[in-house]
Amino acid sequence: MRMTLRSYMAQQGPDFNVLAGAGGVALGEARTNHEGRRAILLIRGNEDTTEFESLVKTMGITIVETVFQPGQPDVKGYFGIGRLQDIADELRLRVAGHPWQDIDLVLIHTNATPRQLVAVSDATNVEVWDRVRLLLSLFTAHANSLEARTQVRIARLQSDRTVLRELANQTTTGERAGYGGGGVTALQAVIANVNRELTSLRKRQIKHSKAQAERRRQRSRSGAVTVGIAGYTNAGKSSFFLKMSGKEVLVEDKLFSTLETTVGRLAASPRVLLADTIGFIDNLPNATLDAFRATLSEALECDMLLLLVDATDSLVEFDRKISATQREVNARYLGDETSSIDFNRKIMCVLTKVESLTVEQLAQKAAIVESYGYATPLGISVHQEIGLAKLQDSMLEHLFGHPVTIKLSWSDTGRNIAGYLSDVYQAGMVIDKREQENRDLLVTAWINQQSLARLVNNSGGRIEVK
Ligand SMILES: Nc1nc2c(ncn2[C@@H]2O[C@H](COP(=O)(O)OP(=O)(O)OP(=O)(O)O)[C@@H](O)[C@H]2O)c(=O)[nH]1
Ligand SMILES: [Mg+2]
Repeated sequence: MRMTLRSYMAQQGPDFNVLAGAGGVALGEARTNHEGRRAILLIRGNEDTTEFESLVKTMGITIVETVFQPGQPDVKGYFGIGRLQDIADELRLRVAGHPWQDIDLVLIHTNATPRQLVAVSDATNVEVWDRVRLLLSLFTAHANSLEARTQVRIARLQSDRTVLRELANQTTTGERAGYGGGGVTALQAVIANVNRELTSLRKRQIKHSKAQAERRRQRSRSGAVTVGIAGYTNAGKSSFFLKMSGKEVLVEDKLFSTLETTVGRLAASPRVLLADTIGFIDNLPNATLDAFRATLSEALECDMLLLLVDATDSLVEFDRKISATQREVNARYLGDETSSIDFNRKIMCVLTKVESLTVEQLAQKAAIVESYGYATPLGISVHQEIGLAKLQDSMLEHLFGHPVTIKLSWSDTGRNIAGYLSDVYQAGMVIDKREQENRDLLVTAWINQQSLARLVNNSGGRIEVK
C-alpha cells in the first residue's frame, strides 16, 4: 500500500512514501517485494546494461521496454525535457492493450542526481528508481538479519534525505508548489524525522560494531586466525564458505544474497576462521557503501584475504569486476587507494567456477589477475570440487609458513601423550602423525609461530620442534 505524506506525518511510522501527484516524488520505499512488477528502462548513450538488467531480474521485475535517447544525460532530467514529456504522454494515454498498460516503475540507468529523480518522477507520475534506488530496494528485499536491516535502512534514509532536500530547495526557491499542500514546513518536519531515525539507527549500528570488534579481539587472543572472503557480488563466496566450513549460509544465483558477515571455522582446522561477507559492486556512492562498512570490516580485518573472481565472465566483465574489487579493498582494507603495501603477502586472488573453462581461457584470466599486481591465482570449482585442497594448503602456508614437524615424547608419568596431541590438533592443522618405536609421536602440522612457542613452553620439555 502506498502512503501519502500526510498519512506518514500522522503515523510517524518508519516507512514513508513521498507520492507523485502530491507535489512530491514516488520513491516506493514501503514495499519489500517487487516480484512481478513491470517497468520501462531509460538509457542514454551506449551504456552496457547487462549488470543493471540482471539486478532487475534478480528482483523479479520485468523490463517491458527500453527507451533510449542518444547523447549525454541531461543535467536536469536525465532525458531531455521534450523526450520526457513524450514518455509522460504515452504513459498517461495508455489504454487496455497498450504494452505499457501495467507499468508502475520507471528505471533510470544511472546513479541519478536528486534533481533528475525529481524531474522524471514529476513528469511521469510513476515510481522512479535510479541505479542506487534499485540496489537499495534489492538490499531491502534481501535483508534478513537485524544488522543487515539496520544497514540498509540507514543507506535508504540517507538517499531519501537527498531527494527531500532537493524538494525543499525547489519549494523554497519557488520552482515548485507546496509539498502535499504542506509547503516547506511539512518537508522540514519529514527531514527532521529522517534525521532522528538516522541518529538512533547509527547508535544501534555503533553498538553492534563495538560488540563485533570485541569478539574479533577475543578470537585473535585465543590464537585464532581469520581468512576473509571477499569479491564481486555473485562470485561464489558463500558457496566456498559453505564448502570449507560446513556452516549453512544462503547460496543463490542472485546478486547480493549475502548482506552481512558470517564467521565459521575451517572444517580442517578449528584455529582458522572464515568470514563470508557482502559482495562488491561497481559505482556505489560512498554514502551508501559506508552503511556497510562495519559488516565489511568484520571480514576485511583479517589475517589473510581471499579475493574471489568469477572466471566464467567475459574478459571485459572479468577485468571490470576485478578492478572494482581491488578498488574497494584498497579503499576499505588498506585505507588508502595509493597505498604501496605489499598486498600479495596477505591477499590472494582465486578464480571461481573454473570447471567448464579451457586451459587457454584460464590462462587469459590469470594474466588479467597478474596485471593487477596479484600472484598467479589458483582456480577452484566448488561444484566439481576442483582445486579446493590445493587452495586450503596454500591458505595454511600463507598463514602459518611451512608445516613443522614436532616430537611429542612418550612418558609413563605425568600428562598422557594424547593430551599433548590434542593440544597440537587444537592449535594448528595436523597433516601427518607417526608413532616411533619408543612410542614417541612425530607430528607434522601447520601451526603459527606464536601457538607453537606456547605449546613448547607449556609442555615441560615433552614437545620439541624437529
Ligand atoms: N558453475 C559453478 N557455479 C558456482 C560455483 N560456485 C558457486 N556457483 C554458483 O554461483 C552463484 C552465486 O553463488 P554464491 O555463493 O551465492 O555467491 P556470493 O559471492 O556469495 O554472492 P552474493 O552473496 O550474492 O554476493 C550460485 O548460483 C552458485 O551455485 C562453481 O564452482 N561452479
Ligand atoms: Mg553470498
